[in-house]
Amino acid sequence: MGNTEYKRILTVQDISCVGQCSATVALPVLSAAGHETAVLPSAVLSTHTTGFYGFTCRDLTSDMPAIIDHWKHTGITFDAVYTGYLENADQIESVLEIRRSLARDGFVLIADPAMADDGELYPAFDMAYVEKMRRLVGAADVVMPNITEACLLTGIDYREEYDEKYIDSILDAMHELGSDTVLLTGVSYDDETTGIAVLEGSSRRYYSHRKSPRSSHGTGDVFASAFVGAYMRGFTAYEAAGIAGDYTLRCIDNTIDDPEHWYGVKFEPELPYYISRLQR
Ligand code: PXL
Repeated sequence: MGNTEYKRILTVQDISCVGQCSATVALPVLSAAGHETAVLPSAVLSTHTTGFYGFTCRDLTSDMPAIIDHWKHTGITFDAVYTGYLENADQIESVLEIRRSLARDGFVLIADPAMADDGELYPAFDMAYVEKMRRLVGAADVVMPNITEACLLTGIDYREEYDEKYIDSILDAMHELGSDTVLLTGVSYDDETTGIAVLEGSSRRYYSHRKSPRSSHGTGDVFASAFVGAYMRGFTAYEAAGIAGDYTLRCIDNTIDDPEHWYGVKFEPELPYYISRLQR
C-alpha cells in the first residue's frame, strides 16, 4: 500500500464500553481498512443508551481543549476527522478547532450527525443540540445522515413513505447546508430493498441492496466507519457507500439468528470480507 493510501484518521465519538457501537466499531474497522487510527472520546459510557438501563456516562467535553492543545504543541496532524455521537453540543467547537489547527493538506471532515432514528431524537438530545449540529454539518466535506437526522437538520417534514422527489429535496437541502458530498442512509422505496442516496458534486446515484427483516443497533456506526475507511482509501463516495452497505448487511445477516445479540452486530467475523472489497 502506498503512502497516499495510509491516512491518519481521528474519530471523535463516545466509547460505549459494551455495545458494539461508536469507537469500539470505528477503531477496528478503520484499522482493518489499513489506516492509522486515533480517537478523541466524547464520553465514556458503560453501555450505549438504547435498550440498556442504568448506564453510566462521563462527559469528556472539558478534557478536549487540553488534549487538542497537547496535539498542537506536539505537531500532531490528521488527514481526516470522522465524527459520530457527540455527548455535548460544545464538543462541536473542539471539532472545528481541530479542523482549523491540525489539518494536513487535503484534509477531509466527515460528519455522521448521529442523534436520531425512526423519526425520534436519541434520549440524550434536544433541538438546541440539533441547531449546533447544523453548524458542524455545514463545515463538513462529507455528511451521512439518516432520513430522520436530515429532516431535523433541514426542517423538512419527516415521512415514513416517500418517493424519489422527496429524497432529492432532502439531498438538495443537505447540500445547501454546506457539504459537497451527502450520503442519505436508510432510503427504501419498497419492502425488499433499502439503500443509500449519494449526492457527490453534480452526480446523484442510489445504491440499493436487500433489506434485512430485523433492524439492528449500531449498524449506522458499522456503515459509517466502513464508508470512511473505504473513502479514505480513494474510492468514490458512491463506491465506498456500496462497499460499506454490503459489509453492513453481511454483519446483520451474521447476527440475526442470535436473539441474545440484540445490542449490536457481529461485525468482526466479516472484516476479512470488508478488507477483500478494498483490494483493487
Ligand atoms: O450508535 C449510536 C450511538 C452511539 N453512542 C451512544 C448511543 C448511540 C445510540 O443510541 O447511545 C452512547
